[in-house]
Amino acid sequence: MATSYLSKNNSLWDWLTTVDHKRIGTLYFFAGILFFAIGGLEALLMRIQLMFPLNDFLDGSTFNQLMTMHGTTMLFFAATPILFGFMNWVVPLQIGARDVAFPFLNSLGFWLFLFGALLMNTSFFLGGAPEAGWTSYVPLALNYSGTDFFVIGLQISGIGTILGAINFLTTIFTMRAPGMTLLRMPMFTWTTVVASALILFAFTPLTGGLTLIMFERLFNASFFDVAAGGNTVIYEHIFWIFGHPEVYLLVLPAFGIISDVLATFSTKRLFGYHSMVFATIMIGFIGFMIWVHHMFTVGMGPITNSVFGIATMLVGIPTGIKVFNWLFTMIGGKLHFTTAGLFAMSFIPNFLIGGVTGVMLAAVSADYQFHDTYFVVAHFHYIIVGGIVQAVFAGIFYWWPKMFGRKLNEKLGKWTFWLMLIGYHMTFFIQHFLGLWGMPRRVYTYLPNQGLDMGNFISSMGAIFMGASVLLLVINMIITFFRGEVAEADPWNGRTLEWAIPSPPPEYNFAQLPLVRANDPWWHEKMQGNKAMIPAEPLGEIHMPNPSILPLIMSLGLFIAGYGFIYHKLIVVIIGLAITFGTMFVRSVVDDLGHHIEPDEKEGVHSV
Ligand code: HEM
Ligand SMILES: [Cu+2]
Repeated sequence: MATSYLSKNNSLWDWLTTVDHKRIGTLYFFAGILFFAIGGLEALLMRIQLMFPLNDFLDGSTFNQLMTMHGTTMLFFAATPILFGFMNWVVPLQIGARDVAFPFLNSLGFWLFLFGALLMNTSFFLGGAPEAGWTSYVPLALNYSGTDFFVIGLQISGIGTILGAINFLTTIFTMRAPGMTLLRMPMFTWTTVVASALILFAFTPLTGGLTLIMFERLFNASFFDVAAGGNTVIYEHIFWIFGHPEVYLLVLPAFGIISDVLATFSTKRLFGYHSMVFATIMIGFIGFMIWVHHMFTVGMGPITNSVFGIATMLVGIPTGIKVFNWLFTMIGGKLHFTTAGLFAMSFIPNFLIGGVTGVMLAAVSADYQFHDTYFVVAHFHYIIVGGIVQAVFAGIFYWWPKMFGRKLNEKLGKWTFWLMLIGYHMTFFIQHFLGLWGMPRRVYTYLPNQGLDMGNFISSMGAIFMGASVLLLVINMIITFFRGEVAEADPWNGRTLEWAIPSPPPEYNFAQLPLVRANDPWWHEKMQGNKAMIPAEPLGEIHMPNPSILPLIMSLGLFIAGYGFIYHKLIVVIIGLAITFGTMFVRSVVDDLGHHIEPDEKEGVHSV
């Protein structure tokens, strides 16, 4: 038997030095879940404060810190890494590759993300967290020491995210198995391509914007000082040129998960595959041309606003294509109502609600009323919680057996599903109305008897349901590790290549690279009566990368230098940067050629 990637080398050191895409995927995944829990806790505290009018559970500043850290954590440190975890895990398997193109870089990306996130979260204990919102608008943000942690934490983790994107793009364009043409790639892989491209083009302006704030805070620059000829609206543009693509780079992989999961549980190939690929690319493209819809009320005039309002509505077209294709995938299929399937199905109406309110917000004159009210909060939470979190949960239940060789408990899973479904509709649906009734967003309290009491109470109760749902999921994961039902290689009667190899896969994934002969290649072989993929190469030596501790040390150096910048201690900056550049030097001059795994002819597999 081939041994799984998990069966050996499980010391802490092995995990700190790993360059295996599956292990790095697992690290991303659990780090993301941890931050998801932290961000969720922050949300619960806010909802307790807002449960009653004039509540004094939290003071205004604490509320603002929790609000800022909630948004930032959920987007950058929870949703992104969990999706990166899936991308790391699934993309190489789906394209029939043994690893990603740059395993060392992959590890570096993870540690940079983690140290950046840790740095920002230490701000709670070091004089207060950032409190100017996840957008960190200037000049407001310049008043808080927490902003230093915000900009430096995001810079460090942002480098990691960019490295990850470069790695995925290179992997997908250069490492596909023979026969895996671009238009045979599964949708999750396609959405990874487009999301990675969005990261490359969107994180660059973010880096620029954060650098401006950094210079203001650390070196007293005057980019935003109107008296000195500065301009604050410039920052809003820079932020949203990043910020709008940011929300799409999260939702596209969610679309990918939904497409793969729906096809599997409809026992049917994805309807309109080619139009799905096209729509994904179109959404990515249009996503860069609509940032001004976040700034309609800034006062840019009717022509600018109209152009961007119409451009925003255009996104509805490719998005509509996707929704219809999902529905047509299900129609006439043999549906399986597994937990993953249920999450995928409920994604469609939820996302639709978020899309419809999005188009409402894009109507400029109406947006003057909606802007900065709870209506906007309801809009993006329908997309993010009703959409992205649903997709992530679908992905967890779908791929867990592949990742760990055991199935999550379906009964507990259904409970998670229903609690979540009730929870987010209760929390967020009423927020549309709270917004229309005049409740501004980002306030820490409100007056009694203004028609807002009941709505806020309902919303807070809903949040408790969601908390219970997530708690059940975590319990499910823990139970599964000890007593979960053992999963076979292909527990869901899958269609794509990850289901053609053992669960969990061996270290090198494919003993022989598979020959891909059709879309849904594994389904195709099953329909031909084959029990395995046809190999595209003879059994031979497999070249594997060596583990390395250097990525962790490089990231640690930046983490240390970060504190040096924040506390204006030049010596700490120098030590930190010396560590980083020193390890980069070591990496450059010491040869690391990897190792080989020899084939075991008798078994027909590689013994490791
Ligand atoms: C049909 C697609 C969509 C349309 C037409 C749309 C439209 C809009 C508009 C016009 C606003 C600005 C509202 C205002 O501040 O007055 C907005 C805000 C927002 N949208 Fe969407 N949206 C769409 C999809 C999405 C998706 C897919 C996501 C997330 C994955 C998302 C997340 C957000 C967020 C986070 C904000 C608030 C940002 C902030 O001010 O903090 N939207 N949307
Ligand atoms: Cu937007």
